[in-house]
Formats: sequence, C-alpha cells, structure tokens
Amino acid sequence: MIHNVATSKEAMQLEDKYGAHNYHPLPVVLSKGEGVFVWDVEGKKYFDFLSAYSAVNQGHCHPRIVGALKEQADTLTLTSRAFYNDALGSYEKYVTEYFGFHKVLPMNTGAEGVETAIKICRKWGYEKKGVPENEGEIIVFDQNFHGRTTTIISFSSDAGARKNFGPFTHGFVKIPYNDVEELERALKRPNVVGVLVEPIQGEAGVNVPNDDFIPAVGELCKKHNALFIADEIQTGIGRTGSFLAVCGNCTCEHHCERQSTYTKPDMLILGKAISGGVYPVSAVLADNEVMSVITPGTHGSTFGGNPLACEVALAALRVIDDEHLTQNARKLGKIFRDRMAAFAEKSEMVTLVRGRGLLNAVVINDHPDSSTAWDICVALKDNGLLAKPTHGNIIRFAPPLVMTEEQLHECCDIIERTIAEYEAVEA
Ligand code: IF1
Repeated sequence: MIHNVATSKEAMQLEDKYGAHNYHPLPVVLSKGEGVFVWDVEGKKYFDFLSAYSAVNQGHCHPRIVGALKEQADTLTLTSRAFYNDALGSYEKYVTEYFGFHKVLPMNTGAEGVETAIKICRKWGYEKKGVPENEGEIIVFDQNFHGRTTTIISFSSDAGARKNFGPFTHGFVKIPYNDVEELERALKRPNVVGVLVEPIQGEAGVNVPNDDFIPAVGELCKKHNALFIADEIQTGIGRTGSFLAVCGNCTCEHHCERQSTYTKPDMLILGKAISGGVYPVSAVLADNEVMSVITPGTHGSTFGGNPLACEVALAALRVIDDEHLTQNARKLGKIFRDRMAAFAEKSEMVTLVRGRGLLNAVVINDHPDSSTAWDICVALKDNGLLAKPTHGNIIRFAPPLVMTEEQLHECCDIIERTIAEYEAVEA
C-alpha cells in the first residue's frame, strides 16, 4: 500500500487537495469489503446498500472471483488483440452461450460498451438497412443514463452532465420513456437504425416501466426494421430478480427463449456485475446478422478482452449461477418492498417504494431540491447502512445479491428506525 491513511479525515483531505472534484461522496472512507459489509478506516462496519451502483452483485471481494484474479494476474494479464490469447475464446464461448447470442465484442467500461453498440447499430443501418451514410438516427429516452462520454451525454436529459461539454454528437431522437405510442411514431422516421433503452431506468430513480413496454420495444423494432439495444449494465445479471431485466417475470436462472416473458434484444450491453466489481469488464452481445458489420480494424481497445478480464468475468458469472443469486434477489426484493410499503403507510416521510428484485428506490416526501434524502443517508450511515440519493428526493437501495433474509430484515429495521428518528426530530 503506497499511502495507507491513518484516519478518514486524512483520506478526505488528500482527495480534496489532489483529486478532481467530480463527485460529492457521502462522508465515509471505506477501507475493507466482504460480502454485504464494508468497513471504514476507523473500523466501523456498514451494510452496503449501493453495491457500487450494482457492480458488486456477488458481494465484496468474493473469494472465487478474487481467486481467479490472483491466479490469472500471476500468469498473463494483457496481450492486446495484436495476438491471440488462451483465455478469450473460452470466455467468448461461455458468455455467448450464457446469454444466448452468436457473438460478443469485449470492452472495459459500461460507457465503452454503449459507444460500441451505437457504432455497431449505425454501421448495421448503413450496410444492412440501407440508410444513407451519416443519416442514421437512434431513439433514446428522457431521463436516460448510459454513461458520460461526449456522444452519450449528447442525448442526456441531465443539464449538469451536458453543460459546457459541447459540441455534441448528432443522430439521436429523444422521446418520453414508457410511451409506446411515441415510440411507434418515432420509429416511422425513415432513417431510424435503433432504439437504445434501459429496461429499468436506474439513475432516473429506478423508473420501472409498464410490463408491456419492453415487449413493445422488441415488437416495434422488428416491425420497423430497427435494432433493439438493451442497456443492462445496471439491471442485468440477476439484479432485478430475473436473469436479465428484459426477461420480464421469467424465473429462469439462465436466458430462455420463452417468448411469453423474454424479449430478446438485437444487442445486449453488459458491464458492472459481469465482473463482480473486481475489474472493469463490459460486453456487447449480438447475433451474426448484426455483429458481422464489425471487421478487422473497425473497432477495438487496448484492454478489451484481456485474459485477466476474461477469467474474472467467468468466475463472476459462475457465482451468480452457483449461488442462485437471481432467485435470492427476487425473494428478498419482494420482502424489502413489502416492508417499505407497510412503513410508508404510517410514515409522513416516505411517499412510496418501487423497483424490481434488489434494485429499489424509496421516494422521500420532500422537494427534489431539498437536502432531506441526503440528510437521511447521512443518518443511515451513522446507523451502519450506506445508501445514496439518485436524484433529489429519491434514495436508491441496492444491496449485494448475496444478502440473507435475516440481514435484509436487520437493514429494514435500520432504515425504518432512522427515518422515524429523522421524522421525530423534524416534527
Ligand atoms: C457515475 C449513475 C448509476 C449505467 C447504465 C451505462 C453506464 C452506467 C445503465 C456507464 C453507469 C454508474 C456511473 C457512475 C454512477 C452510476 C450510475 F448514477 F451515474 F447513473 F448506476 F445509475 N449504463 N452507471 O448505470 O457505465 O462507464 O460507469 O462503467 O458516472 O457516477 P460506466
């Protein structure tokens, strides 16, 4: 360890002095993680109810995933794609069969995955659909969050994420989320090549669309010959109590072709929990008809598909399966929402709870510009539970999927007690 800070205060001062101020973290400095728990520099233990924005679905420092990292780190970490390596092909076979697609293009961060999908969609539009070059349009949705590159913020609704970062990338048509009529109207535009959508909008405050929205996206994309691109970077890999959020209410632990519940996207974008939060890994999956537009030299990345990433991701996906974390997320998510809904009945402070699986949010009964949600998160921290507001008055609650039912009830007790205490003080 280069500089093992002695106190949390020292760590915060170092970040303030030497780090760009691109975040406003909760005042807690973490130094250890294991399963659903994290510890701060002073040794205080917390339940983690953010899971690094759903990257740590498998729990902090899962021994199988860390073990895979350590073993591969001592063997071969990075070759670049100038040469083959003995880990990538096996990983590609596993992950394409695991998710049910012909091909995968491996990248590193979620935003790179989204950028890759945008490029593939446009190229498909020009070379397969016959849209005039440079005229392609991709439909996106209000309140989207797909990352922070210049192209991605070009279609963001968040003024703070866009201001003074122009000029922006053209070719995106933004419409209201969860609005099938508006989607059908937009798909009639002649040069539409794709629809990019989060099956549940995480950052917007865990916006869960109507059950028929995603199936309608799939059907309308087929009808209008446009690619359905599902951004499951946050919702995928068991988080919503389904294998993927586009699986709807299917309870399978693998992808399945049961049309009744599963709407197969033309492109699936994954990140975060595909590596269990141990190493940056993202992936774009598609069938040959789409992925064949990518030929040597048309796309790449130094670290994309490196052996370390492959072994870590293989271990992380196996853990999801072997520990039945999708089923656990489904079971515990229902318990969480039932408890929070019951609490909302008697609390003036909580308006409602919404979500699927263990991706949930509680809406606080105060103005979005108020500091109430933040203040409650600081009080939760003091009571041993870490969560953070998404926008204004909405607190996202997303623990690792390895949580036990007993731990979940203990966390609900902490949340209810903290909000009740806050309410009493404010009364
Ligand atoms: C931050 C938000 C969550 C994502 C979806 C792509 C990406 C993300 C659906 C890009 C990343 C992260 C980014 C991180 C905080 C977190 C976040 F608050 F920003 F919006 F989760 F909701 N698609 N989300 O959620 O993936 O490039 O980050 O690997 O930027 O503060 P990335």
